[in-house]
Amino acid sequence: MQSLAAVFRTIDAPLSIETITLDPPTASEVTVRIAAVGLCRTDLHVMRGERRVAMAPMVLGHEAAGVVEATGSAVIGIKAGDHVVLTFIPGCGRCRWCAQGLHHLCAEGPRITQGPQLDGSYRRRDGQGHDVGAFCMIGGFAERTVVDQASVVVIDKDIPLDLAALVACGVPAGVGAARHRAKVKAGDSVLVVGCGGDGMNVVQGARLCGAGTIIAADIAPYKRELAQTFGATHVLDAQGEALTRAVLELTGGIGVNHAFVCIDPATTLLPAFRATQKAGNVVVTAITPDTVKQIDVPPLELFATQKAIMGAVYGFMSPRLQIPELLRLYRSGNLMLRELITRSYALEDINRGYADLDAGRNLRGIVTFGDPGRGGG
Ligand code: CXF
Ligand code: ZN
Repeated sequence: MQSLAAVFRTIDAPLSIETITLDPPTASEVTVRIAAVGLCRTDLHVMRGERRVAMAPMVLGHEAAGVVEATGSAVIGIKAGDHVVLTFIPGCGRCRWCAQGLHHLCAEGPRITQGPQLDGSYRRRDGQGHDVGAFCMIGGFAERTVVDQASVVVIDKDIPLDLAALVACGVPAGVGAARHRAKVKAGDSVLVVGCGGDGMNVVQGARLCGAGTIIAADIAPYKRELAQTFGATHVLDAQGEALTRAVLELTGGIGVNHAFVCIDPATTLLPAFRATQKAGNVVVTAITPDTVKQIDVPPLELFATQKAIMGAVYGFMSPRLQIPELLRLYRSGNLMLRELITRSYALEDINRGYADLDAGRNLRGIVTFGDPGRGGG
């Protein structure tokens, strides 16, 4: 089968729009016609060479939803016509983490930047017959993909697929960080540094938890404005020590219960740490470039203030549980999804979409194929 795809070939070059060959699914795999795929900053880090992947060419894209077209003979609980969200960490179901329902910690997670399928082989070839990898074992920047059933969550058909795509990465990352990692409680105070794809969802996650004070910091005026519609009680245009000072001022000098580092941890972690009250939580949801090997936190400050610095991938909850739950929250009117999308693009215009993200013009850009509401063209 042929599929149009946006292929990463060279660092600092635009994604190459090509027709690739896609093999049929093996016994444990499914073919999915992609309806929508989000333009997450992680893929931009890869294009820039800031986060190295193990091979090129590779189809990027890991925030995708679509419709199942074919299933392998051993696939259980997924059938042609099902609407699905693809998860950027597979849940192998067998490792010690998956056995506890902690699919976001699946032992296969470290392999998602390698390129091959879950079973180690390839399903994609370019015009020269070379193997083409799939970022996160998904390769969502394409009309069609073949993924292992471990990467698939079946969803209800009433959810528009462009909105469903958003709960594949940014929404669970942000909402889950507030709900499942920091465990924000009613009345708590929260700082969110960087109100992009993850951070804006931390804001709405904190609102869902009943936080009393939600301080949203971003340098982009439209993101500060939008943060207020997502639940921010205060917005700040400050960085570094000025950010710490402003947060301390807003919190009577003690700092917030929970700070979320959602952009550039190398420069924002320490100011966020210092804006956090004693015994509070500092949650890192953003990835750093490979070149950042360490971030300094004065050890005595850490010891004496008894704060916790923690990471959160996938919002620290199994995507298998969290994705359907988030979609229920959307359906009940408690989770904003449509408001996250700034612009839609055709696959052929994906590089324009990334230029818009890079220039700070997009909260979330999304590539759609046909009418995503009805399951694609
Ligand atoms: C990332 C996390 C690091 C590996 C690739 C996917 N998640 C979302 O952007
Ligand atoms: Zn992402």
